[in-house]
Amino acid sequence: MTQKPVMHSAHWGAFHARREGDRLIIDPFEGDPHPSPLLQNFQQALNHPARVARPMVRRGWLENGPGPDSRRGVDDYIAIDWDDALQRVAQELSRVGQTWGPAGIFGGSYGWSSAGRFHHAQSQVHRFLNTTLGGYVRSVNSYSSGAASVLLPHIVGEMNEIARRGVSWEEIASHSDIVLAFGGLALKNSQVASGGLSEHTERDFMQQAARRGTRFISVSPLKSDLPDDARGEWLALRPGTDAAFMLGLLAVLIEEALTDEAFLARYCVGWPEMVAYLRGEEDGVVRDAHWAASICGVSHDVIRQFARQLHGKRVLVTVAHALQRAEHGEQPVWLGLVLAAALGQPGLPGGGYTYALGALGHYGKHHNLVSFPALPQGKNGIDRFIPVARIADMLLNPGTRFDYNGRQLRYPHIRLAYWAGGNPFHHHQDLARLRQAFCQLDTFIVHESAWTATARHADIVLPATMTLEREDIGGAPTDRHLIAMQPVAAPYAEARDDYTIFSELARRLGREEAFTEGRDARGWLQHHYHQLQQKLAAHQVSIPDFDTFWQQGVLTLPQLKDGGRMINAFRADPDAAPLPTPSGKIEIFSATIASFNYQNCPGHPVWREPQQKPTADHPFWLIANQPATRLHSQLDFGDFSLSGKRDGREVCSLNPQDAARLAIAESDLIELYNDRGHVLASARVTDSIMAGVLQLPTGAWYDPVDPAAARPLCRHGNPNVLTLDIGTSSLTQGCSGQITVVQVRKFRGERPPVRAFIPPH
Ligand SMILES: Nc1nc2c(c(=O)[nH]1)N[C@H]1C(S)=C(S)[C@@H](COP(=O)(O)OP(=O)(O)OC[C@H]3O[C@@H](n4cnc5c(=O)[nH]c(N)nc54)[C@H](O)[C@@H]3O)O[C@H]1N2
Ligand SMILES: Nc1nc2c(c(=O)[nH]1)N[C@H]1C(S)=C(S)[C@@H](COP(=O)(O)OP(=O)(O)OC[C@H]3O[C@@H](n4cnc5c(=O)[nH]c(N)nc54)[C@H](O)[C@@H]3O)O[C@H]1N2
Ligand SMILES: [Mo]
Repeated sequence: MTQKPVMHSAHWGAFHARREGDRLIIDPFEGDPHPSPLLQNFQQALNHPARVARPMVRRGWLENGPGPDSRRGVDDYIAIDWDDALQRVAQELSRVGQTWGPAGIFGGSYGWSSAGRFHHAQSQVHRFLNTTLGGYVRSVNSYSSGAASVLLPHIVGEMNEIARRGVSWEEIASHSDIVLAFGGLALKNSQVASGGLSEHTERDFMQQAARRGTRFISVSPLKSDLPDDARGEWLALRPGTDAAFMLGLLAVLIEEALTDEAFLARYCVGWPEMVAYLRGEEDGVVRDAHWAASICGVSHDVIRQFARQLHGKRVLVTVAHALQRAEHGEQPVWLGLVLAAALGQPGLPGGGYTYALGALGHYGKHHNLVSFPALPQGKNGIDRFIPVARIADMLLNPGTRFDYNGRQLRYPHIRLAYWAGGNPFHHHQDLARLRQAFCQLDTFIVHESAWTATARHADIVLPATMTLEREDIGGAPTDRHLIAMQPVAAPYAEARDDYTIFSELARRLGREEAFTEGRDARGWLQHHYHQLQQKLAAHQVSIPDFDTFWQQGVLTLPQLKDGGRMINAFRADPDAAPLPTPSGKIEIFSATIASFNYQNCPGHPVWREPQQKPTADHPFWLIANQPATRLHSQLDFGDFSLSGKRDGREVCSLNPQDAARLAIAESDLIELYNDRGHVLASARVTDSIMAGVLQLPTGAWYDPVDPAAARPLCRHGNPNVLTLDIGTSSLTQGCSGQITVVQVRKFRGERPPVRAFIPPH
């Protein structure tokens, strides 16, 4: 049977969808100049065997009741009916709520969920816990930018201002002489944006800029981080050493009198401290091009030439999220800003510093005049939180103190964790340790549409609908199109929307009205749309009524154009428009950060040796970056994701020199390992990666041969088996999962078949 196409949207693009028999036909939104191939991941998704069909309970929990249990991840599951499942969840929430209060419940529920703004699962969990149980222990910051989002407000301003509003692609195309991108500008990354991305425009902007003469320079261990469209240059640098490289550049600029001293004096504080550090006046270590060369694996001549070419040009410096998702990740973020300041660039059109350009489709785009309303979260009655990536530390060490942004906090004792819309067994580091952490809980409840590793560690799994099975509104503050997301299929098996599940639970907890405010899902969509209408009316903009919008499928919203940026106003008059920092200026030295006395993040940017670095046992850097073929772990069983695998396994890139030395050939099955575990992958031998570095993207569903092993073997290729679970620094406690060190060899044993997409017993 053929259906009429409906409009829909994902984090990776808007599209029309229709069913043709069992197949889903996807046609990209006609306004999208370069639609994302990630759309293909939907084709077989609706009825995939990996979907969760019915409410399920873990046997050990069903038989023994709540409590710490080392069988999480190895146990089997028993199907129960919805009534029974909801009753058990409501009862357990009451028990924990009454015994321990909100401080016993972790509701951070980190994760990307789906693009629809109403059914955004994380917002649903938060509202549910606030309105029914009075709150929960929350998480702050993100896996994306844990270090930067805490650091940037101290030194220049709020992160979104520096990332999303830092510069526009139009400005780059017309003004930038050099775009210096640490971590590159891979198009694989800018094809996604949370809430939706109806127009993929980066490729055209890069081509346009390159035609006008912008030089794109990517500093990265991977050549592929800069698209051919940019016609740019690649400087290969050892992972994790950008801070040393940037210090080397600064030293050359100072030595050769190429710094903009007038800018530094008028717009910055702390340049003298920086100079003193570089000259070794603090500790006797002179940081110059020779010093930097010994750390980053490029010659001092290259560093010198590199610094000289930046002088006298309109230079835009950008630092990818990736660089700060590592030990001492604050330093390259801070030094990128200092470099731009030393060149006198901040506030000039197409120049200065912008954080994470190209990492997401939001950055470098224009903002909508008003934003689409979010689901109100209700009031959290307690103020207890963790920096998001400290989850395993929290579960393993209740009561222990930790540092964060000038404060000493204590980990709460969590009894119950509630997750919807995220996959911690995708996003977290050191998965064997994470399993230990989840084994401490009394109860772990998960809503999922598919049997991810997180679902396989839960006590109760409630089957959630996919976005394609419900109506919603898709939109992002940087996307001028608002999308009416219309359902293309009925819910799979017994799946229900998160909102319906929470409404039912709220009813059982006697809080239905507080949670729903008397609205069904359509009622909320109309309510939010109406609020948008009012916000726009305040700017004399009128939009059609809800029904018309719903029929049209797409609404074009008014946007703010370039100009009015914080940094431009600051440049024009720093006294009239100071930055929101303590000094009102760019803080090359931060007295606030210095006052925290953190050895691993002092008052000005520094180079600190990471505890992870290659050794004789683990001589390779491993880069565990974002996958090109999917968003994180979402729809890893989808057609496009599968097309990137070989023999069902992820592909790990390595340099021909390393491959030759280790007798590894193209498509060989290889084993990456370190003290935390082992991972199988298919070898890709390519000179687009520097020697001594391996690259294995994230997102392959964790598929351990023995989930309870101290050092598990993942047969599918999930790099988070190998990554180390430590915070970036005492200041920010961010995720440091981007890089780790490993050994690699050809796999000689019997090849275990991948079982990631086969549901548990
Ligand atoms: N080693 C390493 N690790 C990393 C990174 C790295 O660079 N290296 N990057 C990190 C970064 S930046 C991020 S943002 C995280 C991403 O980590 P996550 O955001 O946790 O990853 P996703 O795979 O997007 O997880 C979303 C989950 O929500 C489910 N879902 C989608 N829609 C719905 C819904 O409507 N209802 C419910 N109940 N569920 C739904 C999907 O099936 C999926 O399992 O990973 C981090 N982890
Ligand atoms: N296709 C796709 N796109 C995505 C995502 C996805 O899952 N899939 N996730 C989205 C999300 S949530 C986020 S937060 C962003 C993340 O944005 P990023 O964190 O910037 O993305 P990554 O791909 O992890 O890293 C970018 C590049 O940095 C380089 N790199 C790694 N370590 C170093 C280093 O030490 N020095 C230098 N100079 N370079 C280094 C790597 O070669 C890598 O390819 O991506 C977003 N875009
Ligand atoms: Mo992210």
